[in-house]
Amino acid sequence: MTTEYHDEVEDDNNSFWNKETAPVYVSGVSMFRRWLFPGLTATAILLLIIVLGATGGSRSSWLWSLDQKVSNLTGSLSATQQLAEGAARDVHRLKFSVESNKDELSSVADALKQLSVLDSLSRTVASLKCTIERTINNGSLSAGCCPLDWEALSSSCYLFSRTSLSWPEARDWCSAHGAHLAMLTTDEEWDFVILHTSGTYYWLGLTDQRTGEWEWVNQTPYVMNRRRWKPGQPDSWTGHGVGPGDEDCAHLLFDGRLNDLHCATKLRFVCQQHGQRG
Ligand SMILES: [Ca+2]
Repeated sequence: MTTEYHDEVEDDNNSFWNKETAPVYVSGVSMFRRWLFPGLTATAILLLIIVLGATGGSRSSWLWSLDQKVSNLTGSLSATQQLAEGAARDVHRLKFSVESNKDELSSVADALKQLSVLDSLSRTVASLKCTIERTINNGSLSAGCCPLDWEALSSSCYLFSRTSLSWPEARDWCSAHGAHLAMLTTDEEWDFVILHTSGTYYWLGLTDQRTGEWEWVNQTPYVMNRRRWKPGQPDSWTGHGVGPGDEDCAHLLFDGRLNDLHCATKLRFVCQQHGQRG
């Protein structure tokens, strides 16, 4: 019996429960050290989650803003593309229209050329008619009716010569053709003559050779108008080397202003012929 009891005791000592170590009592400092690391780790993880959450929110906001900008840009590009396509269609239609009317435009151009030729022929016929009328009327001209190569303004006819003569020679040539060197008294006459003489020197019927005072070729007094003269003119220059005397005859410069020049100088000239009024 004793053995069995011993065996039983011995069996009890070998059992699982009997092998469990006795509970160990730890102090407060040990408990603190034991939970310190896990606690710090958990806190760090929590902070990391918070930071990532905040950063993620900011990043989401930035991404949303970027998405909006891309969306707006895409819309603008689409609108621009539509405008470009519309413009291309307009250009295509315009090109088609021009090509369709090309023949008609050519016809219009040809017609204008023919009209120009007809106008030239008409002017020639009118001049010939004037010449005939002048012959019939013993040399008198009808109003607005000018000889061939003469230009009409109001009741006068003007010839812009292609040859060059001295002022006295030009005066005599005009006189021989029933005219006189041009005497311009109105702005309309000045503008008309300047328009036809631009770029070339032309004698006018203006001189101070006879009395030293400027007068028209028919001895009508000339009222000085400095606006018509080049600044510094008339200067009665004597260093020209053309001949004796100074500059006593007036001519138009390239720009239509007046200058006095030695009368022996050969220039183109403007004749003026008066037609019958009425
Ligand atoms: Ca001069």
